[in-house]
Amino acid sequence: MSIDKSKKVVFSGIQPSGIPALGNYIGAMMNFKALQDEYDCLYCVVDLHAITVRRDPKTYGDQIRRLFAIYVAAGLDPEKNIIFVQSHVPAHSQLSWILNCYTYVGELGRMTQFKDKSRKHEENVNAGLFNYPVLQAADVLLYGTHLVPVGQDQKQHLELARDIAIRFNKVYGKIFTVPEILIPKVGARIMKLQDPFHKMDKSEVENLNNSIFLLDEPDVIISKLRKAVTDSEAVVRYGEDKPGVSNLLTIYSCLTGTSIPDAEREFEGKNYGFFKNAVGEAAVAVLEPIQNEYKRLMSDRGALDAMMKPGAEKAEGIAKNMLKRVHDAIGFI
Ligand code: ATP
Ligand code: LTN
Repeated sequence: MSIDKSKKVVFSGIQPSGIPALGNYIGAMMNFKALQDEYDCLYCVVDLHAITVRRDPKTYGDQIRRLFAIYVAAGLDPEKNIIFVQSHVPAHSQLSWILNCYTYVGELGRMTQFKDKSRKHEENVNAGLFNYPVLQAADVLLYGTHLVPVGQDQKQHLELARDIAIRFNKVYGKIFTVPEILIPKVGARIMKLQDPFHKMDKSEVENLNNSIFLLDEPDVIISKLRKAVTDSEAVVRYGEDKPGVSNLLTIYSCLTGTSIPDAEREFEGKNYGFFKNAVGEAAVAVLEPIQNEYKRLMSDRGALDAMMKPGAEKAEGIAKNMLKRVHDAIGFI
């Protein structure tokens, strides 16, 4: 697929920092899939982003492969979309350096993800963690992206990407498309099952019962959902005063395509045990087929690696053009 000028361009990425969690699936991947028929989509395994945390060189390659396989297993068609690995396209690093020179230290210091992650990894607050949003801006701006589907936590990074694009264009003319941020109305922030005041993460280490990972066995999925914290009201109702139940209702609604009011009606008079089982069954119904396809893809690493090539080539072709335009605009010879 090449970029068809009549269609809008979509770009998004996920870090290969672990097995994606249900939050990543609902907040991001489900929407990737929904956009693939209408738009020209690029979906990236952002392996450069994920090295802000130390990775074991022996296992990192397979972690990257796993996320690529999960993209495909979750229904992203490699024929329809450009699915690729970020480090396979050097233009991401190249544009990132340039954009660093159009980004202010004050802007980066305000990023809440930087503040949170530097607290979490006190022993390794590296410059990559600080400059992370600039690489993200490069990812998006290289492809003339119109729309970026992400979860709520990425809004601030993408607002910065927009500011960088506008700033650059002011100096050099209309080089970059200023991207719109596409955040789902429901499911943009799935919370931890044991602590519904914080977002669910794929790099959860403290309590594995907080996250459902897409490759969790069905009985593990059911058991994690059974253990999810609720409250003492025993009424399945959405509300700010009911963070645990509201989170489960959101998960159920997104996975089954039922609206939240319809789901509330469905569970009227039912106890939490019944409700949690139903959420577990809904999760298994969605994840089991993905897991089966994932296993099939991972059983042939050679074929999987071969699948990565066309995406990288197509992305490279587009990215190189944009990088050339940027170089020319700046006056490089
Ligand atoms: P890490 O734990 O390594 O920081 P993460 O789980 O936050 O990773 P990312 O790779 O940073 O995942 O995010 C990939 C996509 O998933 C982004 O669009 C992000 O907004 C979305 N996302 C992440 N967590 C959630 C969540 N809990 N609810 C909804 N969307 C989420
Ligand atoms: N920073 C994002 C992942 C990411 C991304 C992107 C998302 C990297 N590059 C470009 C959208 C567009 C995150 O979720 N942590």
